[in-house]
Amino acid sequence: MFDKILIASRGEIALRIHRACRDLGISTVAVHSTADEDAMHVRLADESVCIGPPAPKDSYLNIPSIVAACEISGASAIHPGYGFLSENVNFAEIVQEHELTFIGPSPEHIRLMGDKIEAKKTVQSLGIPVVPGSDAAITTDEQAIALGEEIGYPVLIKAASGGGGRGMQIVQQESHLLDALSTARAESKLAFDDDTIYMEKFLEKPRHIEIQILGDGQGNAIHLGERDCSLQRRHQKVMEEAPSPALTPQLRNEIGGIVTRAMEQLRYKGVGTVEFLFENDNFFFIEMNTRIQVEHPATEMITDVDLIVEQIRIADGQPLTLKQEDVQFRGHAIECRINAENPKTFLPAPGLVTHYHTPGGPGVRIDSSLYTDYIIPPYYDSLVGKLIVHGRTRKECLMRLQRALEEFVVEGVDTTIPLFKDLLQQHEIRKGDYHIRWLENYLNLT
Ligand code: MV4
Repeated sequence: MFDKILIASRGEIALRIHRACRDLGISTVAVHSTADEDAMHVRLADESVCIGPPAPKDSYLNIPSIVAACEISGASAIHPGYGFLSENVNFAEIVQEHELTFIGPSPEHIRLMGDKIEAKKTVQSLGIPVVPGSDAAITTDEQAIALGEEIGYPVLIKAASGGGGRGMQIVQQESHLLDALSTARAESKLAFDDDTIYMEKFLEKPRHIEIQILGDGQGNAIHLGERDCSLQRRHQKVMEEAPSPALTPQLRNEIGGIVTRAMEQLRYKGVGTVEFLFENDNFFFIEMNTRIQVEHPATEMITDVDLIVEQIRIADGQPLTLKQEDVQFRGHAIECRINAENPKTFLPAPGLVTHYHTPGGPGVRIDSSLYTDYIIPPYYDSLVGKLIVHGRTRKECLMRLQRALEEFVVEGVDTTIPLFKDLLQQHEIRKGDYHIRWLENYLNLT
C-alpha cells in the first residue's frame, strides 16, 4: 500500500480524500494555490506544497507543478479528486511516465469515455441500452435527414467532445435540422476545438439515473446501485438521492447486472459512473464518468462502502474483495449541495464566513471545507460543502433533512440552504415525483 498520497484538488473533496487516507494509515500531501493558503485541506494534510497563483490553469491544472510537488514530497500516488485534472488523459499518462500511480482508471479508459461517440458505441456492443440515434459521427446532411426520419422528431444534436450538456441543439422538426447542424458544429468547434457531432432521439421528460460501479481491472466489477440526479439547474446537480424513487429492486438488479458485466468485459479499473436517461421504465445510456463524483456520499450512506478507500485499494493493484452479494442497500440518502451562491439568482457569493455551525444527530453527514472566519475565494467553484442525510425510509430521510437544514448556520455569505428548505415543502419533491425539467420549471414559476 502507498505510504503517502498527494491530493491534487481542493475544497471538500480534498478533505474527503484526506480522511480516507487517514483511515488507511496513509500520510497526505496537499497542494494549494496562493489563494488557498488558509484552506482547510491545507490545514489537515500532513504536508503541503504551494503550486502557483490563484487561477486554476496556473495551479490546480498546472501538471508540471503538481508532478514536481509529488517528487519533492516523496508521495507515490496522486488522487485527482473531481474536476480539475481528474479526467485529463494527458495528466494520467504523465503521472504514469513518472512512475507514480494515478488513482483512477487507465488513460485508455479515460480517453474512450471522453469521446462520447466511441463510448456509446463501445458500451452498446457490451450490451448496455443506449438512446436511439447515430452509431457514428454525422458527416453529411443526407445522413442527418435520413436518421431524423428514422428515429422521429424531436432530435438532439450533441458534440462528440461534449458532455455535461455543453454544445447541444434540440431540433423540433426537419425544416430546422440543417441550420441546427451547422450551429452545433460551430459551437462545438469553438468550445472543444472539435466539430464532430452526433444525433439522438430527444427524450422530453426523463429522469437522470446513474449507476455507481467499482472495477479492479482484473475482470471483477460490482455495482453499488443508482443515484437519482434529476434535480439540476443549467446542468449543475442541486440535490441527489439514493435509491431513485422511480426504481424497483428488479429494475435495479437488471440494469446493475448489465452494467457490471460490461465493466468486467472492459476490464475497467477504478470507480466509475454510468449515466442513463430513464423514461417509461427504460434505461438509455448517455455518458460514463471515469472519476469519483460529487454525489458519491449518497451511495456510501446506503451501502456502507467507502468509495474513496476502495478507489485507493484498486489503484494499489488489489483485487476487489467486495462481492456483489456483499452489497446491501440500506435505507435512503439525500445529498444537498451547499453552494456559496445567491439562492435566487445563483450568482456566486464568495467572501468571509462570519459564523458556521453544522447540524448533527442521527443520519447526518457533512462534507465541507468551511469554518468560522474562512474567506471563500472567488476563483473556484461555488460548491463549499454537502449535507448528506440518511434514514431507514425516504420519509425518515426527509424528516431528518428538514431537521438538519434548520440547524445549519452559515453567516456572512449567501448559500443554497434556503432553496433546499423550499424544495422540501414541494409536493413533487416529497413524493419523489420529478424529472430533469422539474427544477428549472419550478424556479421559473417562483
Ligand atoms: C439528453 C437529453 C434528452 N435526450 N439526451 C444533458 C447533459 C448530458 N449529460 C446529456 N444531457 C441530456 N441528454 C437525449 N437524447 C436531455 C439531457 C439533459 C439533461 C440530462 C440529465 C440531467 C439534466 C438534463 C438537463 C437538460 C438536458
